[in-house]
Amino acid sequence: MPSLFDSVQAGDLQLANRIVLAPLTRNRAPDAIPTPLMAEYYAQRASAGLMITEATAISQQGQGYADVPGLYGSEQLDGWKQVTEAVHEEGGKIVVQLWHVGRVSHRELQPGGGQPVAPSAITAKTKTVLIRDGVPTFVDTSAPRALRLEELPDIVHTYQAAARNAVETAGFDGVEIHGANGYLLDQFLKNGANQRSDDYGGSIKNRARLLLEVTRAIADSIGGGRTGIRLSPVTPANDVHDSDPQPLFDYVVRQLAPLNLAYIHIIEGATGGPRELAERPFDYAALKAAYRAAGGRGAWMVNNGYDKALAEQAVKGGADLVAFGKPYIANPDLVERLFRNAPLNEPDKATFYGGGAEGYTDYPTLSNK
Ligand code: 8OZ
Repeated sequence: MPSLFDSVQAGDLQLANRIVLAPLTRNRAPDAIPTPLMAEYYAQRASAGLMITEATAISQQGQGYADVPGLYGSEQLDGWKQVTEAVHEEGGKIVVQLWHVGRVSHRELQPGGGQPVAPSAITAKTKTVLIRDGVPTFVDTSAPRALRLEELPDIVHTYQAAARNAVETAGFDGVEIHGANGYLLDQFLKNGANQRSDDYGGSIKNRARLLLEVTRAIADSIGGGRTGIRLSPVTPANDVHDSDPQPLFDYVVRQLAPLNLAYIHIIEGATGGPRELAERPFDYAALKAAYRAAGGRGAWMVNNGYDKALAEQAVKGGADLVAFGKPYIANPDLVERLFRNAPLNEPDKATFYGGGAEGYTDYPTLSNK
């Protein structure tokens, strides 16, 4: 029986253990350029079997928040190169999470001050963050416009170019496609946000088309074995909802199965909240069974509210990888702490988003109290 601390293969990635740094938005990249402080932060966490970066915009159109990093300009790629070098020096593995926010954005962040884009012109009842007088401030998202059919191939190509730049120029070990949490690809999947009547709306097959085209394009370009994807079947994050998520996501993972992806990353329940939602039941074991029955061999990664006991139970139950979010903010040496059953530092919510080293790179390790 494998333990959390045993090595595992995820596609082309040979991982030292099954503990993963979940993608965590930290808003510390002014002008969308990764900084030396970010390199230090990720290097501190390099004992994770795998690190997934914070969500990183593939284009300016894909930007939705102040001070989140991008992956489309040469300075951004150079900044990331410093991050991957620092991580590799520590023997870590790191993939970048590719992000297009779709409608979760604001005109101020969009090219030419235009409207954010979405499958349909439906405003999300959610907030984004802008800097006002130097202070991160929550504001309503701007009303989006529906993407035209002829714009979709360009979005696929933009994802593909970002993936290629990520591995070839920035030195990442792979990429994770952000298909979760109510951003563009999840907006296309779910019928609360997608009311299109063309080939990208209506049936499950049509709503899944963009996500699958993006994933196939990336897998073709950098190899499925370096490509992971994150999905959140029932999260209410960013005001997305599907009337019948089980057949939708069973279909998605069956279609992903032949792509030989490195991993499938599932957020169980409400992102950062309850693992079970009475009003949105979902059978995650059936989802995994659907993927395996269709021949999917990627590592199965689970996430949301895991502690050591729950993680060990998940690994015994057949999960290959467990992603930890909030515990990793406050515990750079989380692997060692879990291994030794050492107490964990508590994360400070006030410093989650924005700021500098405080609450970012200054959490103590066991050997440096
Ligand atoms: C927290 C704040 C802003 C963005 C996600 C990328 O939920 C995010 C995010 C989280 O996936």
